[in-house]
Amino acid sequence: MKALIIGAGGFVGGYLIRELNNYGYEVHATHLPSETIKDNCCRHVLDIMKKDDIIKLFNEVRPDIIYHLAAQSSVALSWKKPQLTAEINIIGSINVLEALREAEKDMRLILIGSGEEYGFINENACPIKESENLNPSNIYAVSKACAGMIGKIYHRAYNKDIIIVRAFNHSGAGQAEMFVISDFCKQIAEIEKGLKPPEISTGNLSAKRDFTDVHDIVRAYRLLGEKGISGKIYNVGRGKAVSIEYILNTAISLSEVKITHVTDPERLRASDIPVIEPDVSEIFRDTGWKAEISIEKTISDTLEYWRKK
Ligand code: A2R
Repeated sequence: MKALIIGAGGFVGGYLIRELNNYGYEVHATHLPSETIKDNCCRHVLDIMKKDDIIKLFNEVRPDIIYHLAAQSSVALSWKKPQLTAEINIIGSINVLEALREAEKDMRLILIGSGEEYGFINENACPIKESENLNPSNIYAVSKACAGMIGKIYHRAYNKDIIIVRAFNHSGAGQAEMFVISDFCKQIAEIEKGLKPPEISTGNLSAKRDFTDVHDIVRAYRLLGEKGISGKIYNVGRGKAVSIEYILNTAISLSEVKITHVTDPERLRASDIPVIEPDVSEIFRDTGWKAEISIEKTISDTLEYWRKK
Protein backbone atom coordinates (compact mmCIF):
# COMPACT_ATOMS: atom_id res chain seq x y z
CA MET A 1 0.00 0.00 0.00
CA LYS A 2 1.28 3.47 -0.90
CA ALA A 3 0.39 6.47 1.31
CA LEU A 4 0.98 10.19 0.86
CA ILE A 5 0.89 12.38 3.96
CA ILE A 6 0.32 16.08 3.27
CA GLY A 7 1.59 18.35 6.04
CA ALA A 8 3.91 15.79 7.62
CA GLY A 9 6.35 18.40 8.92
CA GLY A 10 4.17 19.03 11.98
CA PHE A 11 3.51 17.18 15.21
CA VAL A 12 1.37 14.24 14.03
CA GLY A 13 3.19 13.69 10.70
CA GLY A 14 6.28 11.94 12.12
CA TYR A 15 4.16 9.60 14.22
CA LEU A 16 1.99 8.73 11.20
CA ILE A 17 5.06 8.09 9.02
CA ARG A 18 6.40 5.65 11.65
CA GLU A 19 3.01 3.95 12.09
CA LEU A 20 2.62 3.40 8.33
CA ASN A 21 6.25 2.27 7.95
CA ASN A 22 5.69 -0.29 10.73
CA TYR A 23 2.80 -1.73 8.73
CA GLY A 24 4.77 -2.08 5.48
CA TYR A 25 3.44 0.96 3.61
CA GLU A 26 5.49 2.85 1.03
CA VAL A 27 5.33 6.29 2.63
CA HIS A 28 5.55 9.63 0.83
CA ALA A 29 5.32 12.80 2.90
CA THR A 30 5.17 16.52 2.19
CA HIS A 31 6.54 19.45 4.16
CA LEU A 32 6.94 23.19 3.72
CA PRO A 33 10.32 24.57 2.54
CA SER A 34 10.92 25.84 6.10
CA GLU A 35 10.51 22.34 7.60
CA THR A 36 12.39 19.06 7.57
CA ILE A 37 11.16 15.50 7.99
CA LYS A 38 13.58 13.22 9.84
CA ASP A 39 11.67 9.97 9.50
CA ASN A 40 12.19 7.37 6.82
CA CYS A 41 10.02 8.22 3.77
CA CYS A 42 10.10 9.83 0.30
CA ARG A 43 10.04 13.57 0.97
CA HIS A 44 8.33 16.23 -1.17
CA VAL A 45 8.02 19.97 -0.68
CA LEU A 46 4.40 21.13 -1.04
CA ASP A 47 2.41 24.25 -0.24
CA ILE A 48 -1.32 23.41 -0.34
CA MET A 49 -2.08 26.94 -1.49
CA LYS A 50 -0.68 25.88 -4.90
CA LYS A 51 -3.30 23.60 -6.43
CA ASP A 52 -1.33 22.74 -9.58
CA ASP A 53 1.58 21.52 -7.47
CA ILE A 54 -0.79 19.20 -5.59
CA ILE A 55 -2.15 17.71 -8.84
CA LYS A 56 1.39 17.24 -10.14
CA LEU A 57 2.41 15.46 -6.95
CA PHE A 58 -0.70 13.22 -6.94
CA ASN A 59 0.01 12.18 -10.55
CA GLU A 60 3.69 11.59 -9.82
CA VAL A 61 3.29 9.59 -6.57
CA ARG A 62 -0.06 7.90 -7.40
CA PRO A 63 -0.75 6.86 -3.78
CA ASP A 64 -3.61 4.61 -2.66
CA ILE A 65 -4.33 6.74 0.40
CA ILE A 66 -3.77 10.44 1.05
CA TYR A 67 -3.73 11.83 4.60
CA HIS A 68 -4.40 15.57 4.65
CA LEU A 69 -2.84 16.88 7.87
CA ALA A 70 -1.68 20.29 6.61
CA ALA A 71 -3.31 23.05 8.60
CA GLN A 72 -3.10 26.09 10.78
CA SER A 73 -3.82 23.84 13.75
CA SER A 74 -3.96 26.20 16.72
CA VAL A 75 -7.24 27.52 18.16
CA ALA A 76 -5.35 30.28 19.99
CA LEU A 77 -3.60 31.44 16.79
CA SER A 78 -6.89 31.35 14.87
CA TRP A 79 -8.17 34.24 17.02
CA LYS A 80 -5.09 36.25 16.11
CA LYS A 81 -4.86 35.19 12.44
CA PRO A 82 -8.40 34.45 11.20
CA GLN A 83 -7.65 35.10 7.52
CA LEU A 84 -4.59 32.85 7.51
CA THR A 85 -6.57 30.12 9.31
CA ALA A 86 -9.40 30.30 6.75
CA GLU A 87 -6.98 30.38 3.81
CA ILE A 88 -4.97 27.31 4.83
CA ASN A 89 -7.75 25.25 6.38
CA ILE A 90 -10.55 26.03 3.92
CA ILE A 91 -9.01 27.16 0.62
CA GLY A 92 -6.03 24.82 1.10
CA SER A 93 -8.38 21.90 1.70
CA ILE A 94 -10.45 22.82 -1.37
CA ASN A 95 -7.20 22.77 -3.36
CA VAL A 96 -6.53 19.24 -2.07
CA LEU A 97 -10.10 18.18 -2.94
CA GLU A 98 -9.90 19.71 -6.40
CA ALA A 99 -6.59 17.95 -6.97
CA LEU A 100 -8.24 14.69 -5.90
CA ARG A 101 -10.98 15.32 -8.46
CA GLU A 102 -8.58 16.20 -11.27
CA ALA A 103 -5.91 13.56 -10.59
CA GLU A 104 -5.50 10.65 -13.00
CA LYS A 105 -5.88 7.96 -10.34
CA ASP A 106 -8.77 7.33 -7.91
CA MET A 107 -7.39 7.64 -4.40
CA ARG A 108 -8.78 7.54 -0.86
CA LEU A 109 -8.54 10.83 1.04
CA ILE A 110 -8.54 11.03 4.83
CA LEU A 111 -9.51 14.59 5.80
CA ILE A 112 -8.45 15.46 9.31
CA GLY A 113 -10.97 17.69 11.08
CA SER A 114 -11.47 18.40 14.76
CA GLY A 115 -13.67 17.73 17.77
CA GLU A 116 -13.69 21.52 18.16
CA GLU A 117 -16.20 21.59 15.27
CA TYR A 118 -19.07 20.59 17.60
CA GLY A 119 -18.55 23.76 19.62
CA PHE A 120 -21.29 24.93 21.97
CA ILE A 121 -23.24 21.76 22.64
CA ASN A 122 -25.45 21.01 25.65
CA GLU A 123 -23.61 19.12 28.35
CA ASN A 124 -26.26 16.40 28.04
CA ALA A 125 -25.31 15.97 24.35
CA CYS A 126 -22.09 14.32 25.58
CA PRO A 127 -20.86 11.88 24.51
CA ILE A 128 -21.18 13.68 21.17
CA LYS A 129 -22.25 11.58 18.20
CA GLU A 130 -21.11 12.39 14.66
CA SER A 131 -24.74 13.24 13.82
CA GLU A 132 -24.78 16.11 16.36
CA ASN A 133 -25.25 19.59 14.86
CA LEU A 134 -22.05 21.57 14.50
CA ASN A 135 -22.01 24.82 16.44
CA PRO A 136 -18.36 25.92 16.24
CA SER A 137 -17.23 28.57 18.70
CA ASN A 138 -13.89 29.69 17.29
CA ILE A 139 -12.31 30.45 13.93
CA TYR A 140 -10.23 27.26 13.82
CA ALA A 141 -13.35 25.16 14.48
CA VAL A 142 -15.34 26.93 11.75
CA SER A 143 -12.52 26.42 9.28
CA LYS A 144 -12.36 22.68 10.02
CA ALA A 145 -16.16 22.31 9.94
CA CYS A 146 -16.21 24.05 6.58
CA ALA A 147 -13.45 21.85 5.13
CA GLY A 148 -15.29 18.74 6.35
CA MET A 149 -18.60 19.88 4.82
CA ILE A 150 -16.93 20.59 1.50
CA GLY A 151 -15.26 17.17 1.70
CA LYS A 152 -18.68 15.60 2.15
CA ILE A 153 -19.89 17.44 -0.96
CA TYR A 154 -16.96 16.11 -3.01
CA HIS A 155 -17.86 12.61 -1.85
CA ARG A 156 -21.54 13.00 -2.80
CA ALA A 157 -21.29 15.12 -5.93
CA TYR A 158 -18.15 13.59 -7.49
CA ASN A 159 -18.27 10.15 -5.89
CA LYS A 160 -14.81 10.62 -4.39
CA ASP A 161 -13.52 8.20 -1.76
CA ILE A 162 -13.28 10.50 1.25
CA ILE A 163 -13.31 9.81 4.98
CA ILE A 164 -13.83 12.69 7.37
CA VAL A 165 -12.17 12.53 10.76
CA ARG A 166 -13.05 14.66 13.76
CA ALA A 167 -10.01 14.22 15.96
CA PHE A 168 -10.30 15.30 19.59
CA ASN A 169 -7.36 16.62 21.64
CA HIS A 170 -4.19 14.63 21.18
CA SER A 171 -0.81 14.97 22.74
CA GLY A 172 2.64 13.47 23.15
CA ALA A 173 6.36 14.18 22.90
CA GLY A 174 7.18 16.84 20.33
CA GLN A 175 3.90 18.76 20.42
CA ALA A 176 4.13 22.57 20.23
CA GLU A 177 3.94 24.38 23.54
CA MET A 178 0.70 26.17 22.63
CA PHE A 179 -1.21 22.92 23.42
CA VAL A 180 -2.10 22.43 27.06
CA ILE A 181 -0.25 19.21 28.06
CA SER A 182 2.89 20.35 26.28
CA ASP A 183 2.54 23.83 27.80
CA PHE A 184 2.33 22.56 31.40
CA CYS A 185 5.15 20.02 30.89
CA LYS A 186 7.45 22.63 29.35
CA GLN A 187 6.83 24.98 32.26
CA ILE A 188 7.59 22.19 34.77
CA ALA A 189 10.83 21.31 32.96
CA GLU A 190 11.84 25.01 33.07
CA ILE A 191 11.01 25.21 36.79
CA GLU A 192 13.07 22.07 37.48
CA LYS A 193 16.04 23.65 35.68
CA GLY A 194 15.64 26.85 37.75
CA LEU A 195 14.74 28.87 34.63
CA LYS A 196 11.47 30.09 36.12
CA PRO A 197 9.86 30.46 39.59
CA PRO A 198 7.84 27.39 40.79
CA GLU A 199 4.53 28.74 39.53
CA ILE A 200 2.71 27.45 36.41
CA SER A 201 0.61 29.92 34.40
CA THR A 202 -2.73 28.40 33.49
CA GLY A 203 -5.90 29.22 31.58
CA ASN A 204 -9.38 27.85 32.40
CA LEU A 205 -8.85 24.78 34.61
CA SER A 206 -12.47 23.65 34.85
CA ALA A 207 -12.90 22.94 31.11
CA LYS A 208 -13.08 19.20 30.39
CA ARG A 209 -11.45 17.81 27.26
CA ASP A 210 -10.92 14.38 25.75
CA PHE A 211 -7.19 13.58 25.43
CA THR A 212 -5.69 10.73 23.43
CA ASP A 213 -2.06 9.77 22.97
CA VAL A 214 -0.70 10.61 19.52
CA HIS A 215 0.39 6.98 19.01
CA ASP A 216 -3.24 5.90 19.41
CA ILE A 217 -4.38 8.70 17.09
CA VAL A 218 -2.15 7.64 14.20
CA ARG A 219 -3.18 4.01 14.68
CA ALA A 220 -6.78 5.22 14.27
CA TYR A 221 -5.81 7.09 11.07
CA ARG A 222 -4.14 3.98 9.62
CA LEU A 223 -7.14 1.79 10.48
CA LEU A 224 -9.58 4.33 9.02
CA GLY A 225 -7.50 4.33 5.83
CA GLU A 226 -7.73 0.52 5.70
CA LYS A 227 -11.25 -0.16 7.00
CA GLY A 228 -13.18 3.11 7.19
CA ILE A 229 -16.38 3.45 5.15
CA SER A 230 -16.22 5.99 2.34
CA GLY A 231 -18.22 9.17 2.96
CA LYS A 232 -18.50 8.56 6.69
CA ILE A 233 -17.51 10.93 9.48
CA TYR A 234 -15.62 9.45 12.43
CA ASN A 235 -14.93 10.87 15.86
CA VAL A 236 -11.44 9.90 17.00
CA GLY A 237 -10.83 10.21 20.73
CA ARG A 238 -10.77 8.38 24.05
CA GLY A 239 -14.44 8.94 24.87
CA LYS A 240 -13.67 10.11 28.42
CA ALA A 241 -13.09 13.81 29.07
CA VAL A 242 -10.96 15.00 32.02
CA SER A 243 -10.58 18.49 33.45
CA ILE A 244 -7.57 20.62 32.63
CA GLU A 245 -7.07 20.76 36.41
CA TYR A 246 -6.59 16.96 36.41
CA ILE A 247 -3.95 17.34 33.68
CA LEU A 248 -2.21 20.06 35.70
CA ASN A 249 -2.23 18.08 38.95
CA THR A 250 -1.00 14.91 37.22
CA ALA A 251 1.86 16.81 35.56
CA ILE A 252 2.82 18.52 38.86
CA SER A 253 2.72 15.17 40.69
CA LEU A 254 5.45 13.87 38.35
CA SER A 255 7.87 16.52 39.62
CA GLU A 256 9.88 16.51 42.84
CA VAL A 257 9.69 20.32 43.00
CA LYS A 258 6.82 21.95 44.92
CA ILE A 259 4.85 23.81 42.23
CA THR A 260 1.81 26.10 42.48
CA HIS A 261 -0.25 27.71 39.72
CA VAL A 262 -1.62 31.13 38.83
CA THR A 263 -4.30 32.13 36.29
CA ASP A 264 -2.91 34.09 33.35
CA PRO A 265 -5.68 36.17 31.65
CA GLU A 266 -3.72 35.87 28.36
CA ARG A 267 -4.36 32.12 28.43
CA LEU A 268 -8.13 32.40 28.85
CA ARG A 269 -9.89 31.81 25.53
CA ALA A 270 -12.29 34.39 24.11
CA SER A 271 -14.97 31.69 24.39
CA ASP A 272 -14.51 28.32 26.01
CA ILE A 273 -16.80 25.27 26.04
CA PRO A 274 -17.26 23.51 29.42
CA VAL A 275 -17.13 19.86 28.25
CA ILE A 276 -16.16 18.19 24.99
CA GLU A 277 -16.36 14.39 24.96
CA PRO A 278 -16.98 12.22 21.90
CA ASP A 279 -18.96 9.08 21.30
CA VAL A 280 -16.42 6.79 19.64
CA SER A 281 -18.63 3.80 18.88
CA GLU A 282 -18.58 4.37 15.07
CA ILE A 283 -14.82 3.99 14.70
CA PHE A 284 -14.86 1.02 17.08
CA ARG A 285 -17.64 -0.64 15.09
CA ASP A 286 -15.95 -0.21 11.69
CA THR A 287 -12.26 -0.66 12.60
CA GLY A 288 -12.06 -2.14 16.12
CA TRP A 289 -10.02 0.89 17.26
CA LYS A 290 -10.13 2.32 20.75
CA ALA A 291 -7.60 4.37 22.70
CA GLU A 292 -5.23 2.20 24.72
CA ILE A 293 -2.52 4.47 26.15
CA SER A 294 -3.32 6.15 29.50
CA ILE A 295 -3.36 9.91 29.81
CA GLU A 296 -0.85 9.63 32.68
CA LYS A 297 1.62 7.92 30.29
CA THR A 298 1.12 10.66 27.69
CA ILE A 299 1.81 13.37 30.29
CA SER A 300 4.87 11.52 31.57
CA ASP A 301 6.28 11.06 28.00
CA THR A 302 5.68 14.75 27.24
CA LEU A 303 7.40 15.85 30.45
CA GLU A 304 10.40 13.62 29.69
CA TYR A 305 10.58 15.18 26.20
CA TRP A 306 10.77 18.72 27.63
CA ARG A 307 13.24 17.67 30.33
CA LYS A 308 15.60 16.38 27.62
CA LYS A 309 15.02 19.44 25.44
O1 A2R B 1 2.31 26.11 10.15
P1 A2R B 1 3.57 25.31 10.08
O2 A2R B 1 4.73 26.05 9.47
O3 A2R B 1 3.92 24.61 11.37
O4 A2R B 1 3.30 24.14 9.01
C1 A2R B 1 2.18 23.28 9.18
C2 A2R B 1 1.73 22.73 7.85
N1 A2R B 1 1.16 23.75 6.98
C3 A2R B 1 1.13 23.63 5.65
N2 A2R B 1 1.52 22.63 4.83
C4 A2R B 1 1.39 22.82 3.51
N3 A2R B 1 0.90 23.95 2.95
C5 A2R B 1 0.52 24.99 3.74
N4 A2R B 1 0.05 26.09 3.17
C6 A2R B 1 0.61 24.85 5.15
N5 A2R B 1 0.35 25.64 6.20
C7 A2R B 1 0.69 24.98 7.31
O5 A2R B 1 0.84 21.69 8.22
C8 A2R B 1 2.51 21.99 9.91
O6 A2R B 1 3.76 21.49 9.59
C9 A2R B 1 1.42 21.04 9.36
C10 A2R B 1 0.36 20.76 10.38
O7 A2R B 1 1.00 20.25 11.51
P2 A2R B 1 0.69 20.77 12.97
O8 A2R B 1 0.34 22.22 12.95
O9 A2R B 1 1.80 20.35 13.87
O10 A2R B 1 -0.63 19.98 13.31
P3 A2R B 1 -0.73 18.48 13.91
O11 A2R B 1 -0.80 18.59 15.38
O12 A2R B 1 0.30 17.63 13.28
O13 A2R B 1 -2.19 18.09 13.43
C11 A2R B 1 -2.43 17.46 12.18
C12 A2R B 1 -3.87 17.70 11.78
C13 A2R B 1 -4.18 19.18 11.55
O14 A2R B 1 -5.06 19.26 10.44
C14 A2R B 1 -4.87 19.61 12.80
O15 A2R B 1 -5.72 20.74 12.58
C15 A2R B 1 -5.65 18.35 13.16
O16 A2R B 1 -4.75 17.29 12.81
O17 A2R B 1 -5.91 18.29 14.53
